[in-house]
Amino acid sequence: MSEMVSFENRRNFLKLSAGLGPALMCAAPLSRALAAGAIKPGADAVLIVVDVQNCFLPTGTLPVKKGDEVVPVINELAKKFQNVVITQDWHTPGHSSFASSHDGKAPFETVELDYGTQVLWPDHCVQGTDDAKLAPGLDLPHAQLIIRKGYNSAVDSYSAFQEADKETGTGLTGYLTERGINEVYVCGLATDFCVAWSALDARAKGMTVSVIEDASRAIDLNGSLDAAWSSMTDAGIERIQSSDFA
Ligand code: VGL
Ligand code: ZN
Repeated sequence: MSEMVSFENRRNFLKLSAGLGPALMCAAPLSRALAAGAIKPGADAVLIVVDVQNCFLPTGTLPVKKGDEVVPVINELAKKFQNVVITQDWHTPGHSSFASSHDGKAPFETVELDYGTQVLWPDHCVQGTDDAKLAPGLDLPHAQLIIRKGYNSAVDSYSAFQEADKETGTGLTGYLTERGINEVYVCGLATDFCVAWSALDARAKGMTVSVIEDASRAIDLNGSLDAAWSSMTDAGIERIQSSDFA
């Protein structure tokens, strides 16, 4: 709650200071926030579209409530970006994040794995299945990279940047760095898992990061959505809307 209040105060401060003219527009995060309603992503910005796949739609194996609603929002948003990267959750059959791989365990319970506590999920997004395909209607012809993750049987990977062991990279940091991209906008499914973990890792790599709230939907398991927003706000990640773009 206190994070929310201070974030609100900061936004109000930014709105107030917007009237004070360009003298204040020196620090990069400040000028970005001042541009509310007029964000124009340039060559150093990327839209990362996280896991908008059949498995996470209301008819999928790990349904995210109203997950289908992000599709038209993302299609419009993506037209404003030169650079678009898509991620795909891409598990082996019998993956260690599946409850069915652990005797006596049910989906949404947890288990201790080598790298820490793992939430157990229904079988989902198995490599090569229709369930793992990108959502029908997702229209991102100019996307330049599809990064698949969660393909190591013993390790989950919510994040587009690194696996849950906090050690194994996916290669995305190298890709973005090599292309001179350091401004990251994250959206998709689910806000409180793969979107949040991707945003936090991008921030930890020193990138400027925003999460587009109305282009994302959450699972919200035991307060996970509030917890995710608190962590993201604390880390300096901006919570924005698709209407913040020009
Ligand atoms: C996700 C749970 C398990 C996600 C992926 O895309 O947020 N959540 N695998
Ligand atoms: Zn998964």
